[in-house]
Amino acid sequence: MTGPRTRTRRRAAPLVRRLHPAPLVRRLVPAPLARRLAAPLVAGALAAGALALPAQPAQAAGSVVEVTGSQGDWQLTVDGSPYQVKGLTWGPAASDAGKYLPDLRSMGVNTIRTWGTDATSKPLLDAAAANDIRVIAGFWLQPGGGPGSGGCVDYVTDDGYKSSMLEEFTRWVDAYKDHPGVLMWNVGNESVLGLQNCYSGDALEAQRAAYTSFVNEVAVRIHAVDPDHPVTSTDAWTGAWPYYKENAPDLDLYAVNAYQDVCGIRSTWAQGGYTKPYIVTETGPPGEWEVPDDANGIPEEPTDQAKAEGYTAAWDCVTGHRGVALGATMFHYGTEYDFGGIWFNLLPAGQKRLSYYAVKRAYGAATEADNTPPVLSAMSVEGDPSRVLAGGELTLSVRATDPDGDPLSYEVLSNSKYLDESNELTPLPATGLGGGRLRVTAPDRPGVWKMYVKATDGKGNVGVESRSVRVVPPDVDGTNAALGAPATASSEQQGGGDCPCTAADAVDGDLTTRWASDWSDPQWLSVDLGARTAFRHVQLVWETSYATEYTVQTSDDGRNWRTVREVTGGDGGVDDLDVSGTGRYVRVHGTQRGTGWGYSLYEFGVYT
Ligand SMILES: [Ca+2]
Ligand SMILES: [Ca+2]
Repeated sequence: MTGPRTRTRRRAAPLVRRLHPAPLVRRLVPAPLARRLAAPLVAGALAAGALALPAQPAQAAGSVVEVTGSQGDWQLTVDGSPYQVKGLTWGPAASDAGKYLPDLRSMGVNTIRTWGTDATSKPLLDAAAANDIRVIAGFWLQPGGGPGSGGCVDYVTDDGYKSSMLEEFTRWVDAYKDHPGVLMWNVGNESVLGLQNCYSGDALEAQRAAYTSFVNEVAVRIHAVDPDHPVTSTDAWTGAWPYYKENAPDLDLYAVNAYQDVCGIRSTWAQGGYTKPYIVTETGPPGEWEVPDDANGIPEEPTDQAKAEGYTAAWDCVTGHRGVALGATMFHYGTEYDFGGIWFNLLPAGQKRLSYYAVKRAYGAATEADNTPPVLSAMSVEGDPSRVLAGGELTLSVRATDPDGDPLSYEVLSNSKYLDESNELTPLPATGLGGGRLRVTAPDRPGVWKMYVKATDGKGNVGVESRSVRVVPPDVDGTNAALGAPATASSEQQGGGDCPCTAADAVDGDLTTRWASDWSDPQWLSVDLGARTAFRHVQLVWETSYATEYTVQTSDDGRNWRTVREVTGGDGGVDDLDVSGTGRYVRVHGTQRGTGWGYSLYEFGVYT
C-alpha cells in the first residue's frame, strides 16, 4: 500500500519537466475498437469527397512538399515555392479549428503542429486548408517525453506494438496524403528522452537505438505510401540527434523541442556533423524545469514581458540559422486556463497576452492597429512572502498600465501545484485597496502557494503575473506542551513517498514531517504530556489527507477518554481550537476522513 502522493516536489531529470498539455494522450486514445471502426468510414468519406472533387476545389489534391537544396543551404518548398515554417503548436479541440484558425492566419501563422493524427483530425485539416495553413501532423509513440504520456515499450523486442503502430500510422497517411492541409508527418515526440524513464545504462542505449531504427522504418513506409510529404521525428534535445544520425537515415529533416536552449541548437548542429536540416517543433520562453528557484524554493515564473521577449529571441535564433533551420512551431496556441496555461499559452481562456502579439510581430503580421494587453510590473507581496499566516490577510501589489488606456479589471487566483501537484487556478475574492493593491484571505493550508494577479482590459487582452508565498500556521500564545512529547497512534504509514510517517512526526515542530494513518476509520493520535496538564488551545495542521469529523479527547490513564471538543465539517488546513481541558494524555480521534487516504497531520499542538 502506498500512501498519499508524495508532497515533496519531485523534480525529475532536466528536460523531463514539461508543462505539456499532453494533448495527444487525452485526445488520441479513444477505445481501440472505436478507432478500428472509424477508420473505414473516414476512408469512405474521403473517397466520396474525391469523387465530388470538381464541385469542391478547396479539397483539391495535396501539395508536393520537399526539402531541397544541399548541405547548409536547404529550404522547404511547397509546390516549388519556398516555405518557412511560421508555426504554433495547436491546443484547442479539432472541432474548434474553424473558430481559431482565422485568428492564427491573422497572426501570420502558416503552420500548426499536432501530436497525433486519426479520424478526429479531419476537421482540423479541412479548416487549416481553408485558411491557407498547413499541419505538421504528429504520430504519437510511447513513452513520449512529457508527464502524462507514460507507458514503456520495449523497442528491441515488442514487434506487436511496432507493427500495430506502423499499420496505424500508414493508414492515416494514406487517408490524408492528398489533403491540402498536410505539410509533413512527424513520428514520435521526445521518446529518445522519455525512454530514460523506463531504462538505464546499456539497456537504455539499446532501446534508443531500437526506437530510432523503428522511426526510420516508419519513415520508409510513409514514403512508400506518400512520396509527396517529408517525414521528421521530434525529440526533446539535440542529444537525441546522434541516434537519428546513426539509425534514421530516411528522415527528411530533424526536429527538436528546445526552450532555454533554442539558441544553442545552431552550434550543436554544426558540431554534430549532421547532413540534414531541422525544424524547431516547440519553443518559447524558459520552462518550469529550467528557471532558477525563487526565495520560497519554487521555480520563478518569468514575467509576461520576459515571456514575450522569449518568443522573439527564440524566433531570432531559428531564423538566424539560415539554410538549416527551416522554421518553428512555437509553444503554444492553447486556451487552457491553469498553471501550465499561464506559463505557456498565448491565449489562456481565449484572452490574448503580450506573448501572443510578440509571436504575431515575429511572423510579420501588422500589429500597429491592435489593442494590446495590460502590462504588469513590480508585483509584490506586502510583508514577508515566506511567512504568510494561514487564513490571514494577504495584500498583493502590482503596477499595471494599458497601452490603449483601457480601464482594467483585476482578479486574484491561487494555485497549490507545489503542495499537491494541482494544475488548477482558484479565484480568491479580492478587495481593491486602490493603487494596484489587492487584499485577499490567504489560503488555509500551510506550504508554498502561487498567487496570480490577472488584469483584463475589456478588449480581449490579459496580463498575468505571479509570486509565491509560504503559508504558515498562525502563532499561538503560550507553550506547546505536546512539542517533543512521546506520541503513539492507532496506525502509522511505514513507507511510500515521504514516509515512514510516525506519530512522533506530528509533535516534532517540523512542518515538513507528518504522521499518516492507515486508510480506514477510526484512527487516533495520542500524546503523553507526562503529567496531568491543563490546556486552553489545540492547533492541528493537516496535510492533504485531513479529517472532516474528529474529537479532541483527554485521559489520565490512556484508557478512559473524555471528549472535550467535537469537530464536524472540517476542511483541512489549519484547525485552531480554543478548548479547555485537563489530562495527562490528549488525543485527536478521527471518525471521518476527508479523502480516500488516511489521516495525516503535520503538527498537533497542545497549548497551555
Ligand atoms: Ca488594451
Ligand atoms: Ca511534523
